[in-house]
Amino acid sequence: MLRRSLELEPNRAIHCDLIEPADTTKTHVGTAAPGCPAEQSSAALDITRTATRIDEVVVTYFAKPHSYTTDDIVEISAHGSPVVLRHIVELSLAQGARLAEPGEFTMRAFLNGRLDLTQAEAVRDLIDAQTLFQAKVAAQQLEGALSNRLKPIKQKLVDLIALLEAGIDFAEDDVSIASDATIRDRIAEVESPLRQLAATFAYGKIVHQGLTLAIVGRPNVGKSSLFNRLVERERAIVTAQPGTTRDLVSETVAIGGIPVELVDTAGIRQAPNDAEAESLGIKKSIEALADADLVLVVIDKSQPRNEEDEELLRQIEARPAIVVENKSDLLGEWNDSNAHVGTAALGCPAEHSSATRTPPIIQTSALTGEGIPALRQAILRHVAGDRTTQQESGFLTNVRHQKLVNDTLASLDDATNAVAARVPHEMLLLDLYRALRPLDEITGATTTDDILNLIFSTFCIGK
Ligand SMILES: Nc1nc2c(ncn2[C@@H]2O[C@H](COP(=O)(O)OP(=O)(O)OP(=O)(O)O)[C@@H](O)[C@H]2O)c(=O)[nH]1
Ligand SMILES: [Mg+2]
Repeated sequence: MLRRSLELEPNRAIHCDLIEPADTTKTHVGTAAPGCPAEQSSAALDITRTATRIDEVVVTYFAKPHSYTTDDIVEISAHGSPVVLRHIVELSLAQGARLAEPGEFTMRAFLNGRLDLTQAEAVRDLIDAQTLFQAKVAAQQLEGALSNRLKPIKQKLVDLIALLEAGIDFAEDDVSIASDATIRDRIAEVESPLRQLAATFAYGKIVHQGLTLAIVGRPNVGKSSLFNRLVERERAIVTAQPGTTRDLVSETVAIGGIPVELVDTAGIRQAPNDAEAESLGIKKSIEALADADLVLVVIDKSQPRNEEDEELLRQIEARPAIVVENKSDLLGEWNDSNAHVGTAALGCPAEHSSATRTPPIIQTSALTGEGIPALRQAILRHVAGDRTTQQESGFLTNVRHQKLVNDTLASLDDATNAVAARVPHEMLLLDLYRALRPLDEITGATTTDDILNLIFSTFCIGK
């Protein structure tokens, strides 16, 4: 029960006491005569004055339409004790309230037209954000960054549809029929920025989902030591005994604002016959290697490379990877006769190019920490990807949006082919409407009225 000294007023917050109403009935029964409302209410007033306070809360009344959902909303903010919060919910339910379904407030905001679909999805991304950068990207989307980028593109498509519709419906009104070249150009004007947007998904997906980085190599090369360096604590066990790590050990860290799940794995080798746990661990290492978005192949720089190293280097060919030559502090013991250039051990960090996929090579000492900042930089370079995309606002982060943009592009391709095949404009329009619908599913529907209005306003028909 809330005890308030002020009346609730629209768009104002007031302090209230949350009081325990448990003894209300006891006092009621004892002091108030049944059927005597005046006495009852004065008794109730006494109780509210004397009742025990559980918490001091703030009650805010958001009068419609100035609320999240645009409905009338009253918010009760308590001090955050889960017990008290549950109590408030239980009291509200007892008074006839019901629990909101998951996402119901945002759904109401969407249904009431306060948010479009991309913004509603951005709310979910904002809540799920694990890093500030992810939150920033979600907030940009909540401000309508993606819709703002899509709307002019979609408008061009709607304009083209209106142009063709006018040519068909009002041919007798002297509306000129667009030439094939004009139509082709105008399709290209829609297609080109849409392709650029589709290309942002490679980076947007990483921003949204983060990525997995597997640390692999043969036993004892220092994988767990590097893993601990990267997570900045002694998370994995390190010993001088080869075969120490038996299971996958993972930890998520933020690199360049992107959550990166680092996975330390068992050293890959031909395990002794009686080492069942190690064999199972190695199987998991190979799976982690296959699943990872980025692989760190660790090599012991103080040892000659052997066939196991070479096999791993072969496996990461044509995959995003970084070769880490660890134990660089022991390089004094390393001589040229140990040098063996493997298939992937070409190039240097400066020569790294994602086009050729030659993995960068970083020398580190997990023991002294030397080279660890360079390793972080190399990981960051991979994570940050295409800088231009990173600077753009309104990129695709969501699989649903990516699929819809690709559907539109496919229909625009069909439309271009239809123009080349000189099919009647009625048929061409079918492709263009098919291209429009997926965009509608991102930014909200285009109605027949939208198109008709455009025809009438732009082409001065039916004056
Ligand atoms: N000198 C030197 N020793 C290192 C370095 N990195 C790791 N070590 C040592 O190498 C040994 C093995 O290190 P780990 O990190 O357990 O190696 P690992 O690759 O995880 O080994 P497994 O789990 O057995 O596959 C330990 O004694 C470490 O202290 C390094 O950069 N320099
Ligand atoms: Mg280990």
